[in-house]
Amino acid sequence: MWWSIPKKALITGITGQDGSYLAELLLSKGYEVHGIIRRASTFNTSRIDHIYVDPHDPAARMFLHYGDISDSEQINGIIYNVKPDEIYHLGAQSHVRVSFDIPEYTGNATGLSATRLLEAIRRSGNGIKYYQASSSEMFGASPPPQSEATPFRPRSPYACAKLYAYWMVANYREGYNMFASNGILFNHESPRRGETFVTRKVTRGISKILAKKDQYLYMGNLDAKRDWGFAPEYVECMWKILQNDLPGDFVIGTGESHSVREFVEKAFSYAGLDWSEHVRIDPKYFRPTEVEDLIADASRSKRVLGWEPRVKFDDLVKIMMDADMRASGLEPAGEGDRIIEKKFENKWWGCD
Ligand code: NDP
Ligand code: GDR
Repeated sequence: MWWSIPKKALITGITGQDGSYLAELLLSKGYEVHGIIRRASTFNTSRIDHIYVDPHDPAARMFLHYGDISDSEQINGIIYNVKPDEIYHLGAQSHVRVSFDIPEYTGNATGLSATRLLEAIRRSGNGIKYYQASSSEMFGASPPPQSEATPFRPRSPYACAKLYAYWMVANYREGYNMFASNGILFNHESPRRGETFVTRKVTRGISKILAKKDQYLYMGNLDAKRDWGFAPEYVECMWKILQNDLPGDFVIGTGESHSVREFVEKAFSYAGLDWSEHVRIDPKYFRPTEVEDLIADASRSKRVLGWEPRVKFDDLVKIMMDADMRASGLEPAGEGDRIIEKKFENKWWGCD
């Protein structure tokens, strides 16, 4: 009789948007999943509660470990004890606007943490594959479209920290022959997106206006343009990147760019509201330096990984609006729900 030993993955940032979807994806593929969570005075596991099984239960396949990505000692200990086959490093201070307020901490958590993990992998000598959550923010002021060959011109402490991590990955790959890859992901959103990122702020804000809990939504720069995709599809790419024959750097995005204003207009109109009556500008949301326009040229990833985005801008707005209306106790219009049903026959994530 033979059986296969399940692969083990370690995810930093498992409680975040991407970490939670990735954990579900890997569980659906039969992996044993380990995640690093930080201790907080309030619960921070709401995105993964629906997949949590008590570790005393023999059926448990997801295990959580307390740790902080700024603490090498603990990172080393977890990697030594878990002995994962793959590490997905998604943990970060991931908010660009906030990185201007806490630049040093962002450098530590978002940049140096990659070195901690890469060093721990190198010292373990176990051939662990490593995925780095790199970002389109690294392109910054470089005009679109942006591909793997586009020069980096970062415009925030966050982007500088991510760029440091990006180059450490490239150096460990070349210097120590490690399987270490950068996924250069453009913005990706979902009903699980953090509430202070622009898309979720808008869809959640509209739901509150509809529920008569708020009247206005205070926004920053409406002219910035982003290439917005759907997070579940992007975590599939993370997994594909580590299953590729060779490590490397991969741009992932939809190839469409829309302004924040367009997102606002579409979302308000889906809810039957006139955005100009409810949106106010508050300069506190402006950034000292802004990234004006991002459009992914993901042709290499499409070719090498066989990836094609299924959800683009219009669908994304509807999916997020339906979810936030439901969360506010309102009846959603339902177009977003139908898009998910139609485009994801074998939907592997739940609870949104
Ligand atoms: P989130 O902000 O939703 O999640 C960040 C995760 O990192 C959370 O689990 C958070 O824990 C954890 N974390 C933050 N600081 C620490 C710390 N000091 N120690 C341990 N854990 C920590 O981000 P996303 O899921 O959206 O993004 C995942 C990764 O991908 C990030 O690195 C982000 O920078 C990057 N990225 C994201 C893109 C996007 O559009 N979403 C695009 C390109 C890159 P807690 O829940 O306790 O706060
Ligand atoms: P971004 O995402 O900075 O691209 O980083 P965010 O949603 O925060 O901003 C997108 C654009 O919207 C403009 N904007 C506002 N942004 C926020 N947060 N709040 C506002 O009120 C507002 N008004 C206008 C911003 O100026 C910006 O131009 C995200 C993060 O997930 C990063 O971790 C990731 O690396 C990149 O995407 C790719």
